[in-house]
Amino acid sequence: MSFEIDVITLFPDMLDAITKYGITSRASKNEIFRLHTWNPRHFAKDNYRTVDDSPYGGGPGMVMLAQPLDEAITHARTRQLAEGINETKVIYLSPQGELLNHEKILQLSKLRGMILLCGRYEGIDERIIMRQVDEEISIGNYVISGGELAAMVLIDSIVRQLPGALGSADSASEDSFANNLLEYPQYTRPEIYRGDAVPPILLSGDHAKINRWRLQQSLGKTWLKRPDLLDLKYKQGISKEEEKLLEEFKQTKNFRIN
Ligand code: 4HQ
Repeated sequence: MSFEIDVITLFPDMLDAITKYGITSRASKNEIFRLHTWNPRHFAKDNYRTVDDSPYGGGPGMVMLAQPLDEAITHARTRQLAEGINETKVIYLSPQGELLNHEKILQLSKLRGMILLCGRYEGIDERIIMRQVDEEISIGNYVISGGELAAMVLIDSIVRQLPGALGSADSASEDSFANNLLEYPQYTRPEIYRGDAVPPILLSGDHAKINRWRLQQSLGKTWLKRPDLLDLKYKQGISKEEEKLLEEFKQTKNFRIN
């Protein structure tokens, strides 16, 4: 059973990027998920296919009309139901939403599908949020021009968590944020680049040592760059071994590579 995603958007072509490139493209071709778009313009009733109007009370810009959105969402719900999904979630991407994080992604990836609502202009008629929206999600405390890019961020990060989406080489459970640590530094050929050598331990072939070094680098980098994450890591539980590696990192002021 594939994860069913319906997106309500005035710019459906933007979403093509998801199915055209990289991991999400492969996952789409393997039917790990299916993406459908609905354009509110097709549900507009007048000859001009109007989807927006000026705000009551005055002010700048335009607001997306309730009726075309309402009908587009209803169509998406009907499609999800036809796919046997009776517990779908309608999510509106908006700066007023709950901030997206790894935990939220994990939670959403356990659903069987979702309907994403992308707003343009100054946003959508509040009555649609009241009547149709289950959750509001924000991808960050900044403003973008429309919900499409936010929806694509959400889709990409959810798809990575779906069984079979990642090749056996990569693993979502080993990603940073899954364990509240940043990734260790990566190196590839050449061994020396403009006088900078790859840390010799990585060439040693001693995998126990390499794993310890990598864990130490993860802990150290997190301590240096994201102390907020390290606090979460401590709450989640840090082992004696990890404690020792971090202390050693701090001592040796091993801020670069060893
Ligand atoms: N917008 N996280 C305004 C966002 C946004 C965000 C989407 C701009 C909705 C109406 N969406 N439109 N930040 O800035 O999700």
